[in-house]
Amino acid sequence: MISRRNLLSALGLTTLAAATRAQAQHQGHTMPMAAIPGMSHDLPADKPAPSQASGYTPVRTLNGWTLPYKLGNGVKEFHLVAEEIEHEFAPGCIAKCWGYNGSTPGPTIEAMEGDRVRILVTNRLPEATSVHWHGLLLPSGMDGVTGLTQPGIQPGETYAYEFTLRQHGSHMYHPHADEMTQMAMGMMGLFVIHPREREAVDRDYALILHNWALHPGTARPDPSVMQDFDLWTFNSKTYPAIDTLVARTGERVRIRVGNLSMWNHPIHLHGVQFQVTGGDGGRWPRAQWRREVTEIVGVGQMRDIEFTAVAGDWAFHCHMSHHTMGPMGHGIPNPLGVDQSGVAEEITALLPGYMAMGERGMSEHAGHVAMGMMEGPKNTLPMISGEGPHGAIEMGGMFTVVKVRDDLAKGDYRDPGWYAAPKGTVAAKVSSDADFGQPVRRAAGRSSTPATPAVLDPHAAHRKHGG
Ligand SMILES: [Cu+2]
Repeated sequence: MISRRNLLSALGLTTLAAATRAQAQHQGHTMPMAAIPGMSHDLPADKPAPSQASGYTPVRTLNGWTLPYKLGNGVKEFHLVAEEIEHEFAPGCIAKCWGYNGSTPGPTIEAMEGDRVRILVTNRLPEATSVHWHGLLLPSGMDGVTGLTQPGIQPGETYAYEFTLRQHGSHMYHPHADEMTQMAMGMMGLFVIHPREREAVDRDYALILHNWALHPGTARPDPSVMQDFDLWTFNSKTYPAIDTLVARTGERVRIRVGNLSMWNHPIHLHGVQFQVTGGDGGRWPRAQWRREVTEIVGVGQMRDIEFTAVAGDWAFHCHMSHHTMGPMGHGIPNPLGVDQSGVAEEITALLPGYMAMGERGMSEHAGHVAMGMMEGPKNTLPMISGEGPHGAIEMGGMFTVVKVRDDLAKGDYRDPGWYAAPKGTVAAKVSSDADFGQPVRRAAGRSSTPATPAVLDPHAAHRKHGG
């Protein structure tokens, strides 16, 4: 007689064997095996469950995947491989990075509170490594700090970590050996632990914030950089290559955001007041939830935000404006407002193809790149890009779109295209004349508030009197 448990294990093992690493890597949009709660718990993830029942909505790692596991003797066994990989940040930019099991971030480890887990770590890097389970409550010897709690895992060696998950929440893993290099090269991943009692969440997204010093024209991140980074990423991707977050109107959506970069990031979502509901410390008691529209995710922290989805296309991004951009030259003279016409002619004589820009802002520059009038260094992304239904979006880096639609099927994560806004609900042009209307404006150079709103800009008055 085959018991249900044995059958499930057997099925799982067969599936595991069939799924090569390469396949798993490209399964970002299908439900990974480990995320099928039916394997160890008897609730399909796509059916609403009574509040007391176990089971969970599988986490969706943007552009990423969840690591399958083997179940044996009541232990969920995962296997991480630390290795060099070729990673595409967005089409046009590929670099030699370090990650786990073929990707950066590494695959998400997903389990349930109470689970016993064994995590094998094989080192295929040219130097020693270790894995620290960031935020997990475990025996000191399993904490993964090279030199302090264990010897470094030498190239070619495999270590086993084994512990029981005594908490739930959003967590991460990363090396605790030559951290500066290994994290700068992309070594990190998410470790999500679901509580035993099912949470009322319909869509559960997860991402890690990171920054990279991939200097223009190069193909290997520079670990020595401390502040002036070139790429700002959600799960090691830059806009417009970052997955869209999709939901049906009225669904409860959670986004788990972790930060293993070198900056704090104020993460901002348009269209709703979300609640900050937890993070590394699990899902907080309701009384601790905070209503926000921007939440700073500090270095080494995880923050969960939740909201009820409202129809539309909503920007979701870091609010540091340089973090929603691609590579740019820092430390160059400020060209804003500078008439460069004479200079441009002189430079063009010496440097054919030179194009003065920046006098009117950087949109112009992005336009030149988009039109193919300019070519940047090879393997280097444009500073800003992205096309929307109304023109250039002019973003890059840590930016993507939350797309909420009334007619999505449960569990459908496909990009639904652009939002068809109801008639009369879109900002529209009413004039093409810069002198349109009678706006109240301050006089030039005035630093105090006008005594009464009736004080008009004298220049505006001149213009009106035929000036
Ligand atoms: Cu930021």
